[in-house]
Amino acid sequence: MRENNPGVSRRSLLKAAGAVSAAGMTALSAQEADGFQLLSTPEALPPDRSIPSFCELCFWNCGLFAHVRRNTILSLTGHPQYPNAKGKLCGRGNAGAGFVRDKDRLKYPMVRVGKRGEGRFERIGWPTAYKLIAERFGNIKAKWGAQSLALFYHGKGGPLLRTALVAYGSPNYAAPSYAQCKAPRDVGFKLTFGEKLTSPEPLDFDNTKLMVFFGSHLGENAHNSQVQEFSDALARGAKLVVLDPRYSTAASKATLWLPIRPGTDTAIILAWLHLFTARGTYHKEFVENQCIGLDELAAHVKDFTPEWAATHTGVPAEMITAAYDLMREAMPAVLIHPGRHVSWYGEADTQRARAQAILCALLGSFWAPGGIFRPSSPELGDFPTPELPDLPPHVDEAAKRYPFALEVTTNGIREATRTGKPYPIKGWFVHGTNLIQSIPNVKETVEAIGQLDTLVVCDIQPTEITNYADILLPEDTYLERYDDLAAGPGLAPYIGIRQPVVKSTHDTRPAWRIAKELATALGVGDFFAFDSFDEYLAARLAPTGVSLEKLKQDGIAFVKPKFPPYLDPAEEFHWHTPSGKVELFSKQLEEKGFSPLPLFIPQPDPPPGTLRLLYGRSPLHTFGRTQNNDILSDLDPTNNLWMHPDLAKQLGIEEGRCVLIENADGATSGHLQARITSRVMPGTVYMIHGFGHTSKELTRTYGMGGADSEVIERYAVDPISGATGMRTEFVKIKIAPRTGRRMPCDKP
Ligand SMILES: Nc1nc2c(c(=O)[nH]1)N[C@H]1C(S)=C(S)[C@@H](COP(=O)(O)OP(=O)(O)OC[C@H]3O[C@@H](n4cnc5c(=O)[nH]c(N)nc54)[C@H](O)[C@@H]3O)O[C@H]1N2
Ligand SMILES: Nc1nc2c(c(=O)[nH]1)N[C@H]1C(S)=C(S)[C@@H](COP(=O)(O)OP(=O)(O)OC[C@H]3O[C@@H](n4cnc5c(=O)[nH]c(N)nc54)[C@H](O)[C@@H]3O)O[C@H]1N2
Ligand code: SF4
Ligand SMILES: [Mo]
Repeated sequence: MRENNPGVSRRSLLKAAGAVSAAGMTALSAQEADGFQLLSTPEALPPDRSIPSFCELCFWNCGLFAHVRRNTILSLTGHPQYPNAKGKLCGRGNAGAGFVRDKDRLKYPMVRVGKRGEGRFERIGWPTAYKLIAERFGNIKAKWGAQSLALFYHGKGGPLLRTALVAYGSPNYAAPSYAQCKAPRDVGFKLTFGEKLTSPEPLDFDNTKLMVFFGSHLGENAHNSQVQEFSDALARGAKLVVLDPRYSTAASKATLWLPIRPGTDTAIILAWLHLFTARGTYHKEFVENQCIGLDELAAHVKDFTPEWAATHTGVPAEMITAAYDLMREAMPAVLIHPGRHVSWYGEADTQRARAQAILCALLGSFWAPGGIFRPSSPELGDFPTPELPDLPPHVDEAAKRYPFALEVTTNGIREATRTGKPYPIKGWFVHGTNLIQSIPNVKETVEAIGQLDTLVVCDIQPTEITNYADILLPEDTYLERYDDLAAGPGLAPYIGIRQPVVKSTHDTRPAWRIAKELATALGVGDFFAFDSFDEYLAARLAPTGVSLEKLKQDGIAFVKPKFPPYLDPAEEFHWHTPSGKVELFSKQLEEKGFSPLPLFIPQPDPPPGTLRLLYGRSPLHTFGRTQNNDILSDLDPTNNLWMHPDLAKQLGIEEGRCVLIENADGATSGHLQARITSRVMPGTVYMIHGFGHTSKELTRTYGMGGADSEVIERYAVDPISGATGMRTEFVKIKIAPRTGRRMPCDKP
């Protein structure tokens, strides 16, 4: 038992006591009493222990304390020392216990008995599961070579599974958090500064005078500490410019909201670059000492005036200039948030990220107070393994595509699986990613799955992708397992530990154990030569001097930063680019046949009668992984289709009407409730991603809402980073027919 219980302060205990006695003053209805049933069980007693760990409901991985009695989680609270939590959890993080008690969760390993996609399985034991996978993967390796196996992963358990795959001889591992998310940003910043932005983004909210957001709908996008720092900065009086075609929560706080036509941000950035270079108002010290290519840039943006940008973006020239004035006054303490999910339009996305990076350079805000700081990461040791085998080229390399990609692309592996080119892929291992909802064009994903000899899926709940599995492995939830250590980058770099706070009551296992046991079955067990996971963790900690015992008690340990967070702009500094300088002009891009200076690539207007489909986040959900959670589904059960009042009037749709969207190829979404609001532009519709589950086994969320992924089929691939742009789909709104499915908007 821990001595002090940080979750339950004296004050909150007093408050809770007050609540109980207040409830006792009036008689409860039967239904209310049912709701309070917990109070009559032993679990209503105070927790007997509080255990630190970190959250897995999104990659922000906030530190937490679990307050537990016996084997029941009573509550989760934010870890006060974690920089990404600051003592708080977001709505999703608070609801974590819902995953542990979920009756729908995967409870034991299974093998498919029905057709792929049908979701009919039979229980098997773990030894049988490993034996089956080893046989099938062994056959694929013998017939096609180990490179014909691929791993899709997202989350903390992935890297150890990757070790198993690489040890077995395959270079094909990919996560949607690259090509369906931040790839263009990684590549655009790397090309310019020789560094990509870390996660969390190293944004200096504490010292900023002006924040500039591109999309970045913070507040709806609920990255815990970033939302806290953002609101603190506003409270302190920092100014805010938001570019968004929708009046987002962040836009509602802005000093200046630029209601931009979708896909035209780069035109505005080019106009700003024009003003800074034409007027000579850029940060002279940073640009003269650190950058190359200013003259070429100035010539390139010569004609990109605010008036020119206004014609493309729909934002008046005066507003564009006003935003420039705000930046000029606040520089270098200008915080550019380039967005995180930035795979919107294909090549235009890396061009936009390049323009944003160049803007940071002209503002002198890179590694400057109030802009983007220089993060430090802790350096963990590697668990000793035999030498890794030489790997053949991965699919994108073999196909000679995406010359600047920093990771293998999920879409590249899918393409190889579908077409057999540049070489066939015959086995997939999918861990913690629902490929049906996360890679655009479901038909291509299903077609690829049809070409597989074997599909293994490891998940915690029965989602769309698990229904296609041949062999299904249930993982412990994040509150029941150890995982690899967190190595948090930032101003105060830290090491965090995930550890079990309760025991799984099902036949589930953690990813590290699955990786080790599967590797053993595949004949590469010597890459996992530890007897207990403690041994593995201790080896990782060895170079840091942090004790595992102490880390288990405290949850977190800080290490000394490697660099100061800011660079003196006059300092002689070698950047990790070919020239050693910040490259406003990119010779690398030019050599591969791309524009060395950022281009504005206009997007087509929606054909008459159609609307551009835009999507984003709900603060109470993470992608498609939280809709079946009992607490979150109560709070936010379904999604809406946001549409402009003029459009609704023209189509005769009233608020709350049950509608669906259809793309030009006839693909339709599930039912969405109409939300009529002038917060979206005419010509666009907006929805939350992650709803519209078609897996009947997710009993709480099945049939609730619609999925953007069901209609996003015409995606645009960025030839520079390999990302799939997904805001390229045009849709029509239809009044929904009545169906047997459970629809909250289907009023009788
Ligand atoms: N609650 C919650 N928070 C999350 C997540 C989650 O699932 N749930 N996911 C996390 C992850 S992995 C990511 S990558 C991020 C994603 O979150 P962001 O990086 O913020 O993603 P965006 O696509 O920039 O944000 C959507 C916003 O972009 C606006 N938008 C649409 N088109 C354009 C355009 O052409 N230009 C501009 N300037 N804006 C446009 C939309 O109107 C919407 O307000 O969120 C993270 N945070
Ligand atoms: N149409 C469309 N596509 C998108 C996006 C969008 O907004 N719209 N967003 C994009 C972005 S920014 C990103 S980062 C990606 C995210 O893409 P994904 O990571 O694929 O996100 P999810 O759809 O939440 O899939 C997570 C899967 O992991 C499972 N899971 C949850 N916890 C665990 C666990 O502890 N262990 C295991 N083994 N499994 C677990 C869930 O049940 C679910 O099946 O999607 C991208 N794709
Ligand atoms: S932001 Fe929320 S969901 Fe993400 S890790 Fe933190 S508490 Fe968990
Ligand atoms: Mo993402």
